[in-house]
Amino acid sequence: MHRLEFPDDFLWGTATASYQVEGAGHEGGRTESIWDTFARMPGKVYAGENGDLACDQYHRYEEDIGLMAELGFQGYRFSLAWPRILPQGTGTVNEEGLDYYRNLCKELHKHDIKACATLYHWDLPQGLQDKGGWTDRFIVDAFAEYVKVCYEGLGDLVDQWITINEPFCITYLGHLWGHHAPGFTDIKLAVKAIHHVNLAHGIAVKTYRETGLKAPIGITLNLATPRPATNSKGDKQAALIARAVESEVFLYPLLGKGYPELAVQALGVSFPVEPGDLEIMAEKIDFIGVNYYSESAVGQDKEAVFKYSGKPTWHDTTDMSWPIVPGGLERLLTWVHEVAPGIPMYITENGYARQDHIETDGRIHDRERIEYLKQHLEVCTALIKAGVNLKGYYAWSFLDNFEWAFGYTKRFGIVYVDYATQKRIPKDSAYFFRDVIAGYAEW
Ligand code: IFM
Repeated sequence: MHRLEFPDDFLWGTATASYQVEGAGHEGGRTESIWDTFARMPGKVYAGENGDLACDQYHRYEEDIGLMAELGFQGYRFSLAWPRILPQGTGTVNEEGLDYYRNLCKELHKHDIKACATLYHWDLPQGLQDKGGWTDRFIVDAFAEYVKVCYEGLGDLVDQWITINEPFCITYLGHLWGHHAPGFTDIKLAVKAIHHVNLAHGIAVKTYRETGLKAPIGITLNLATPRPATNSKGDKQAALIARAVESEVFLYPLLGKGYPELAVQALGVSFPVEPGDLEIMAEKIDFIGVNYYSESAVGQDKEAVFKYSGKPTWHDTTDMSWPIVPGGLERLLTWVHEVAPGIPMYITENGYARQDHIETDGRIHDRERIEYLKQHLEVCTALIKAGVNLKGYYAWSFLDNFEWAFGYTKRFGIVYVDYATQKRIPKDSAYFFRDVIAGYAEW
């Protein structure tokens, strides 16, 4: 028999993000974000879908939180929509936007669920994009102004703060590969964006400390430590370059280590570092949030831009075509534990996309998702036993939702959303979590 055992104070949460679930795209004083614009660009998002309605959580948060409580969740990670709080990006505060999040937090607390707010999960106000967005240094001051408003308006209600979600996606997917908003494909812009995102994170922590608020603050990184496809010297070096380019450029500045030389060489562009920047990026954080879904294998590739490329593997894949590699979570968190000793960690996302459908009995029997979760949670218990300071786990996602460029075609939820009616139906994996949280996690 397998049994999962977690410390009593381990936090069990579930996560979403504003543009993916809220809807109310043109309500409550919200202005457009770069994702509204991107979704309108032909061919960028599957079938031109967008987050205008999404899961309508803006109007249904009470029902959603009630369901979280029934399942026993202790934390909800949601994100604050910058265009709802500061519609012009800076300047006038939209109290209606802040009120929405105040009510959401109060509802969570009514059910004894902790409020974990991510300050930025990709919905940059379009007005700020028009001035250069993440590629222009002005964005750092704009972010400082925005986060201050959030701390002042919500600081008494938020239990855990996350500055930025997945800098990798903002910078590489948004500015180098063009798969995400704003859709640029320019390495020079991507490198500028990396530096400004890192700086914005640091400024957000510095600004937070000045408020005297005490809830922990950290960042969420989707770190990748690809393994070398073979034992050859070339492939091993490829894996080191990949880790430097994909992960160390975000993690090392936070730890006061600056930018790794290997990444600077591979990118071939210098980071626009000004005096004092390294200190700001290294503002002390209270935890590191890690999002983990998969691990890839890489090998040397002299033709590729960064001299490495992904190699095929034997693993089963999810509906995102992401290989299922629980061992990769162990390798990744062990590495973070080594380079950032002692800093508490949370898994701020982990989950499985599947072609779910309502079965004849009216339920969703998502066995493959449960299998994936079991395997990854077993890794978590092993890591904790090995001394890794893992404090909690947020399942991605609470609801099926708008999966960015894939629109609504990828279902990550542990709760099914019937988009025609907005009906929520807990999948079997939701009941799996209910058992895990209640301490009946054996099979
Ligand atoms: O849906 C996303 C989320 O917004 C950020 N992390 C990865 C998830 C799955 O792709």
